[in-house]
Amino acid sequence: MNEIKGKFITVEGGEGAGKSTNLDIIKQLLERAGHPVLYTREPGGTPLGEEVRDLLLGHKHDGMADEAELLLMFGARAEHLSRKIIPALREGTWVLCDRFTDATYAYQGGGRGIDPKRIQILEQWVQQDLRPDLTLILDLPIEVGLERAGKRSAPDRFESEAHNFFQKVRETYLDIAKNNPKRVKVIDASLPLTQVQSQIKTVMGNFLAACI
Ligand code: T5A
Repeated sequence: MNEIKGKFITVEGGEGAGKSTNLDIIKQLLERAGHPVLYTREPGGTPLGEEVRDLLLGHKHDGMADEAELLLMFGARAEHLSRKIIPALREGTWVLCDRFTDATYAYQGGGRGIDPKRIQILEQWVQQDLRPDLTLILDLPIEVGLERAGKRSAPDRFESEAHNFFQKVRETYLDIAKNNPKRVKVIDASLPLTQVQSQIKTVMGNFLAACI
């Protein structure tokens, strides 16, 4: 995509992996390196996207069709890209996004079983050539993540899924990492927070050094 000056960084992982907890430190590392940072999230990030997030995560539409879920994710993403992400990247701001299209491959592709080729078509249509420059996947055993998330709040629509769903989500994330070793870095998120953050600092340090 033309005229992109900033870098696009995404953070992914299963439920309760520690994304929200660690986004702050990533933002600080980028800012200390002199880069203006826009922090945002998916689904969400815009007024329309946040309303779609409520529809997707709430229990009002339990049992919604898998295809409806997929299209709502990309509907919110199209708005997010057009109103927030692309304008920021064009002006040289670095965008740090809590989940993006890898989550669609993991949850709607892996978890729901939608053919990834369909997701690819939507990805190309909505994003054109825009892809993250760096993705951190916070990986941990499903039980640990769900227990952490459960301590924090009542389960949302996704967190209420069965173990097998999360197993497929995790496997898909690890496949994405295997197939995109340059872009995607896996962090062992099962470790104590200080050790998780030390892995994150190493990955960010290497990325920043490569950007000079
Ligand atoms: N989704 C999203 C799709 O299906 N398709 C898509 O395309 C997209 C974009 C979004 C949901 O939407 C789905 C996936 C998701 O189900 P979300 O809120 O973004 O929901 O995702 P969640 O995983 O639900 O986010 P959580 O807030 O539950 O998890 P986080 O942010 O990964 O975890 P965090 O930081 O809140 O930590 C959870 C708890 O663990 C503790 C924290 O203090 C906190 O209490 N913790 C640790 N404890 C011990 N050791 C550590 N190392 C710890 N790190 C954190």
